[in-house]
Amino acid sequence: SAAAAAAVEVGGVKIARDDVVKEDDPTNNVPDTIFSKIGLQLHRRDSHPLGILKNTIYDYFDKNFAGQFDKFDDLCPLVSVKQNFDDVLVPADHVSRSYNDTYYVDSQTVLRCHTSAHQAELLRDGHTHFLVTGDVYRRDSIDSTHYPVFHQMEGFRVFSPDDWSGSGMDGTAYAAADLKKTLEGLARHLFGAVEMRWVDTYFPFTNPSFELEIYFQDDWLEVLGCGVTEQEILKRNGRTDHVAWAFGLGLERLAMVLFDIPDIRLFWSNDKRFTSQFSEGKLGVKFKPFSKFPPCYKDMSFWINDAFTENNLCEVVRGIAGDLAEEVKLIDNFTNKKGMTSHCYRIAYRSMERSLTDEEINNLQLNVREAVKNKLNVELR
Ligand code: FA5
Ligand code: MG
Repeated sequence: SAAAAAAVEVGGVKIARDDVVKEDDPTNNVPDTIFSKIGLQLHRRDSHPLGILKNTIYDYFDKNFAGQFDKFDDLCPLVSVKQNFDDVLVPADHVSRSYNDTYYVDSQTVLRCHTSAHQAELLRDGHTHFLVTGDVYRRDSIDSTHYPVFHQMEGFRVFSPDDWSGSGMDGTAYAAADLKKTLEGLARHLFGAVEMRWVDTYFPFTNPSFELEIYFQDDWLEVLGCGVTEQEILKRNGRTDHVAWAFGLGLERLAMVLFDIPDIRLFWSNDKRFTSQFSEGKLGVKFKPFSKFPPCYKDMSFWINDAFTENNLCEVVRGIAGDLAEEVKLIDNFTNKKGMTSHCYRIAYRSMERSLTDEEINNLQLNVREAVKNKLNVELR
């Protein structure tokens, strides 16, 4: 493909296809479909929903913090394992480090799986208030709110003892209260009145840690993770005796709610009927679907093996069907007397832009079956 031949430049770093996609290298698991997204930087397009959202969040911080937040939106998404994991205290055996969850360029280099990968270096460079927006990459399931490339905005604020000493609170309580106040204010700035709730959670780099959920399409949708930064991170990066808060927003999740965008694949559409509906500075214009093509469902069953994972299956499906794959869902699962386990997956195919022919879908499904059999070494039933 054209993309496969190209090289791209991000934040002054030149990234050649062959440096990122190495099919025969077992320490590399980046497919061409992922390489083709590097450098697109949807968040830097002022008339794209993600760019409009980023700019509106910038406005909130500019207004409330007198321009104290330094902004970064062009940091290279290729980072070291150290930056992505070690620097934010992710334990050596944490699942997020696995080849099943993360795209590795080689054993020491990944496509960042979160914007938290930049916290340590920015702290070391002396920044105390910053926002980092960027594309992030994860091997994941296929449905309307998950995509292997999405965008996050990281926020980080450092406090010195002077900030909390008069408050009657300790530094941690003070930072936690300020964090919640700041993010609730942001949610009101973006949504006006909206139903939201805080949920306690765990991150290796914050304690306490929280998630904010927003009520959307009859369900609670997780839109961000946040918390009070672990002391160890501050200590290692020149801020002993300080406290800090940090958050990581999922920009697509927020934009889906704000613009009524029903499927995460639409953010990548170049179709004028999508792109022309948004303009710079206009947050919350409701998207009018230009098509409601019916999905087509195809089931496939196979005996899994020990190496089988759903993320691997989804990668194979995306490799063949690309964005025509709308959802991959386990619908049946049983183990027979011999101890063999069978999974049945239902794949929903649908284009956001046109209707698919029966022939096209049958061909896709045939190719998916072949690829699943060959690449995952499972026995089709
Ligand atoms: C993180 O990535 C943490 N780095 C966030 C953080 C930063 C916590 C700083 C504390 C301090 P998590 O994996 O939950 O956390 O992702 C953050 C947000 O990204 C989620 O709330 C969700 O809105 C979004 N997100 C996660 N996975 C996907 C996906 N596959 N597609 C679209 N959005 C996603
Ligand atoms: Mg989460």
